[in-house]
Amino acid sequence: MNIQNYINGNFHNPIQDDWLDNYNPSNGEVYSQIPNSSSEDVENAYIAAKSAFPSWSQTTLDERSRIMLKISELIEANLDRLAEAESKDNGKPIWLAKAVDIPRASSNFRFFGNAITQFASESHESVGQQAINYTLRQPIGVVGCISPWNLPLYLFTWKIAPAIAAGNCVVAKPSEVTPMTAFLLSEICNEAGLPKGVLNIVHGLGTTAGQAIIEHPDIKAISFTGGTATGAHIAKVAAPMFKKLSLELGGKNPNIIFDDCDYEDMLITTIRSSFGNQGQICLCGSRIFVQDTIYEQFKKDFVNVVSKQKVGHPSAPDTKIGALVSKPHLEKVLSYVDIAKAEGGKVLYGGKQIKVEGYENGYYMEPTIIEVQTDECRVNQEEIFGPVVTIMPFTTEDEVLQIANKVKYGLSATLWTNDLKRTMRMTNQLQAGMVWVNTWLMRDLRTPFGGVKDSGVGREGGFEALRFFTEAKNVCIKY
Ligand code: TXE
Repeated sequence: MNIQNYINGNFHNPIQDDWLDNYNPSNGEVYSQIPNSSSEDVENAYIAAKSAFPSWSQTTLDERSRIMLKISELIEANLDRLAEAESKDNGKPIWLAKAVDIPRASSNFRFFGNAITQFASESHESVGQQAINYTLRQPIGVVGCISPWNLPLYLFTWKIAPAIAAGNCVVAKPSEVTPMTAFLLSEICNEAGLPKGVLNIVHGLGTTAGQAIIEHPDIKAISFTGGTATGAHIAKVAAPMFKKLSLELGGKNPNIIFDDCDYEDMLITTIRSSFGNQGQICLCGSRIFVQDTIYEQFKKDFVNVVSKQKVGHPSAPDTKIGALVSKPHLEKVLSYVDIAKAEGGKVLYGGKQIKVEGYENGYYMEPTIIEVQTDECRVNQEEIFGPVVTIMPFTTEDEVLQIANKVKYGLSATLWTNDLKRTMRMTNQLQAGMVWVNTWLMRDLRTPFGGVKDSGVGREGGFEALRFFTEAKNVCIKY
């Protein structure tokens, strides 16, 4: 099936008729073609968005909400089809796409469709000056949303939903590695009656189609999730044009385990936070620090449970770990195993590519545990973004706090302890945008989502996202 661009409610081939291969990671085969769009396609998407804006920005909140809830319902009604498409495009187990990715895409539309009806702005009575200030929060106009391949529809809708809820029109580009569910979403948007031009989806490479979006002088805000290097590039391009930017970038998140934690709960959750979605989640706790009093026990138990995680075809219901997203990505992740060995790391489990019977050309890899001697080695500092974790013992709270913070990233952190005072001390001092205590990836869509340091700028989620996608205008009236 060929994927097409979605512009002004219609489906289009790329103007230059240039196409890219789309691979199925589970067997390494090309199974569809996607537009290799150029700046001309982006310009057409921009023109459609611009002409839809006056009407959409004046559409009542009730009506915007109604359409968004309809999109949400249709995503739910297409759960199986979307989950299968996501799995085929990305390599993740179908059950995971069915349990997490697609329901979450649906709830993104439901959440922001509802949230916009509750979004209010401030007013300030200037007491003693006979004046009142009120703040309007007006949509920006045409905004750009660029998303990655790890949670394709989930992260795509996480950006689009608040953008259109707030009254903007969107030029969006999903990752060229996983474009399929964004394409299927465009059909759903038409079915739900989303007016033409409110959402436009251009497919293609980051360096061409993506670049045309970030360079466009009249696309005034960019919401981006992806690699830190790309984020830095976008910031450089956008700065002279004073674009609003929300950048959700990489992470190298600590998972800190104290000996007073609920051990079983920690062990099971640590499997998920290490290898969930093949370790391709920016929130994965890829640096595991364990208190020395339980280190040997943990090592034994962790290796034991990890050895039982089945790597297999995404359609098999007992598959825990599917295929990595692409061949170059698999090669990158595997290269870190060699780097680890060269640095003196010890591979406690895994480390190798796997051939799954019948799917020998798929991009499978063993879940991998590397014991490191020092937190300063590359495998402990750089984002690997695959099923690879490092483990290392620590003795004191101060020591682990220091090493947890000694990376350039600051997205999330996980802490396992039942000591309340320690929890308070640690959560206050961990350099991260999000900290989970005795859990991982428990999400409430109202909460701020984002990172510090090289993990990004800005926050998404709840009203933070609606604030990002609006401009505040203060009006002062003297009476
Ligand atoms: O991401 P890119 P890549 C990390 C992870 C991974 C690394 C590289 O470590 O190994 O980044 O992954 C678009 N202008 N994360 O190369 O390139 C691109 O087309 C505009 C963490 O796949 O950042 C895609 O739509 N857009 C992460 C999106 O950016 C550009 C998730 C992300 O791709 C562009 C993914 C440009 N010049 C990777 N260049 C997370 N934080 O969850 C690329 N793009």
